[in-house]
Amino acid sequence: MSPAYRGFVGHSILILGLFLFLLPGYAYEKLSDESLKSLPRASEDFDIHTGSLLSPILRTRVPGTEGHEAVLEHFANFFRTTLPKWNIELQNSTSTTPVSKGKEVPFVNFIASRDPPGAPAGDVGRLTLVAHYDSKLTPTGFIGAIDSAAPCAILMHAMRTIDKALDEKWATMYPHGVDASLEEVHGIQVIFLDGEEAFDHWTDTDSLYGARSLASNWSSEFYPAMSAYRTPLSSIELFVLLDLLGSKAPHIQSYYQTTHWAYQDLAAAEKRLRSLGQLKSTSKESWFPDLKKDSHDVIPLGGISDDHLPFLARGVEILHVIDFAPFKGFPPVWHTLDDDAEHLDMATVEDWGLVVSAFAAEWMELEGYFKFDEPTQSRRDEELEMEASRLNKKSEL
Ligand code: 1BN
Ligand code: ZN
Repeated sequence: MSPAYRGFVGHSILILGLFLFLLPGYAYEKLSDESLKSLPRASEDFDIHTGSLLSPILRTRVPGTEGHEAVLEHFANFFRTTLPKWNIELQNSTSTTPVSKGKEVPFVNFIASRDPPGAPAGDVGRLTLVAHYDSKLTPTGFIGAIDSAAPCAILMHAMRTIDKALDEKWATMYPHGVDASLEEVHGIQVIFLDGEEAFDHWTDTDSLYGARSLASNWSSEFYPAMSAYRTPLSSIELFVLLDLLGSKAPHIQSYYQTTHWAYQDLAAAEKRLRSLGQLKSTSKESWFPDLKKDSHDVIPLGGISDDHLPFLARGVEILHVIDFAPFKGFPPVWHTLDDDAEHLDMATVEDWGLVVSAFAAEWMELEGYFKFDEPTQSRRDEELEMEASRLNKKSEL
């Protein structure tokens, strides 16, 4: 090989390497097996009767009612007491509905965010994790355990899991505060959206009340000139919407080519946690059937109507994590009175807590910043039980 040709090849490899490094999905470090194994399970906090995270959401919470207000208060209390470094914001709007007889119904979106210390809000790109917290007006008494009480609790648990690691990381990285002019700055936010459900039947105007208001607001609110981002909407790095999670053996498809890499990261987290024996649920098939697909084979069918639509329409990158299988549809309890606490598959709900924690931790590049206590005896017993049940299953095959 002539020196000139060798130089050309070397140069090309360097450029290709740089290109791959800059591609989304190549940007962050995986959690080690040790970190994955030490992620806490929500366990009793997801108890459907007494659990501090989930049980207060397992009630009717139709916009404008007492149950709705109580659930909003539960979110505020959780962040105020357990995650006091998070900034809480409420975004209010009102709208008439087909059943409100001309009266305005209040909708309140709950937003909790955490940015590195001292970072100007307009300079922070945020991983944005979303679920809706309102429940459907009909059938009367509808609880919406998978729709979406469990997804809300899963997000609360995941944020509690990574909170201390964020402290550690930011104290190490930014001992004198952030200089946003020198580097990209990443934060995280959770949005509990209101008014997702239709009051009568699903139309463009009778659905997504909270999401439509927030997306519109955030696209017309401007950060100061010279900020890294123009609007709160453009500061969303990825909008991850959880919906209809908590049934056994979920089937999560990949809907968008441009975020297929993020889908694969979430799927990889589930696969690794399962092979490390950390998941309690048993399911013959992968939760993520499109894991091995190439992004070009993700067919842009337009996806499923949900809270992401007003954001998608404004160019936000979306990962829609919803349990839906072709030919089978949504879980059988969907929009029925059976979507209640008793029909949740608790092993699956807890496992989602781990999978979402791992995904968020990897996104925020928290490897090396987890300092968990030694596993408790009950955690060790639980792991032994899971190992025994896995061995049993293997010998049955
Ligand atoms: C999801 C959970 N959705 C409502 N609750 C959105 C939806 C409504 C999806 C109608 C398909 C049809
Ligand atoms: Zn619903």
